[in-house]
Amino acid sequence: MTQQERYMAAKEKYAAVGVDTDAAIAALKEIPVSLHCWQGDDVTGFDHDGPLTGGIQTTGDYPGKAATPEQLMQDMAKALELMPGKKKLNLHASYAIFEEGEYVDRDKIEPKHFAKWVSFAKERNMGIDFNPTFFSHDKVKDGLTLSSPDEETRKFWIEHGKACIRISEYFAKETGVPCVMNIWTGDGYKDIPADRMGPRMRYKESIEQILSEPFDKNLVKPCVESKVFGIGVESYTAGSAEFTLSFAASHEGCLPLMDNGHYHPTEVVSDKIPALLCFFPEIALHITRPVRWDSDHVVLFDDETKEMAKEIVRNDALGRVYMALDYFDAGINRISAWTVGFRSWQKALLNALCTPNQELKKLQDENRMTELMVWQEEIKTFPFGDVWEEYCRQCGVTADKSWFEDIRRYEEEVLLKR
Ligand code: RNT
Ligand code: ZN
Repeated sequence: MTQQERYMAAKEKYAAVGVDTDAAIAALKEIPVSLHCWQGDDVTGFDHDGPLTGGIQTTGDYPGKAATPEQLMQDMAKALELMPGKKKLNLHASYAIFEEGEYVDRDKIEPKHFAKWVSFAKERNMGIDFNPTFFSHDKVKDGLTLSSPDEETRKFWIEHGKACIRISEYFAKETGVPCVMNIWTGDGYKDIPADRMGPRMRYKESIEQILSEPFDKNLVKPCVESKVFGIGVESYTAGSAEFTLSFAASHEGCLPLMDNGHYHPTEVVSDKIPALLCFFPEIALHITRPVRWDSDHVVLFDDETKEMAKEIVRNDALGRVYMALDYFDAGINRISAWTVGFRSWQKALLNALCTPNQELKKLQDENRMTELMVWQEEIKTFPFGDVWEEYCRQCGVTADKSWFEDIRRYEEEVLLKR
């Protein structure tokens, strides 16, 4: 059978259960997913020489890591060629690009320091998302930034946040696509604190000051990301789940951002998505793969990833959920890490779009739970691979793993020569 014949057979099989695969493919092409620049250089950035801090860590020393803006862009461009679907670029403030000999501290960065990234994004028709960088910097005092008891420290980081709002608005104006600006800090304590509320009150006031910077709410979408713990901050984080959720709920225009590596291991973000959608007009996600902890492994087409995508699709929330990938593996080829993760999330979305959601909901509402189980199991062996292949064909990328040949060659010709 040819690829087209296989697709036609699959299409018929799905149609019999009420799924229009052509419509699913068409819908997926319009959904932007944000690709994080930081997988390309192990979250190093260009504005400092020190180590990665803030309770996060990359492990591994695979050769060929990007060390300059040009290399990072070249690598990302390579990865983008191998992924189907609509992409957005996700940047951190630490990826500012300075002129030869220039250095500007984070409280003073300006749109012009990101002009090269804007050209990169515009050439590829991508919007841009942004993140102030509250880590890997000597003004992180005793592990704290926005929640620090030291006023000078807080002031510096508030100014950084405000500068990032201005840069986010610039991104939105330049690309014509709203910019999601995510606030995450690793602020917290390794051991049992004596004051849990004080840091949170300071954190709250600091974020409020950042958001007092004037901006167009249609162009900039500020978010607050929670986290249960980090390396070296095991006992307490100021930006806990309850803190960020309550902050977003009580500050109009601020979105909650859930990273699925940031919860206790038996909690699942797939269940949290529909809970938040009951209350928030828009929410944001960091999609990752936690292995026993917030290990930021490459996203795979696994059960929980599928379930998260299903919750977005079946609740008709594709237009309400900003999706971004967030992981960093330094132990494997970084371009392949980008590609596998992005393709996996695309698969999860397509799989969700090819699920007979209405039929399944009906079985649940009629309390036909036995049939629901039978149906959900049946769907698992439907010819999804043939629909994926057709989607990739229409997007002009290879569906099977032969794209890796491209990366292997690139590794030999470019990465290993660095
Ligand atoms: C850290 C958070 C945060 C970072 C990025 C680099 O645990 O997930 O989102 O991964 O900002
Ligand atoms: Zn994250």
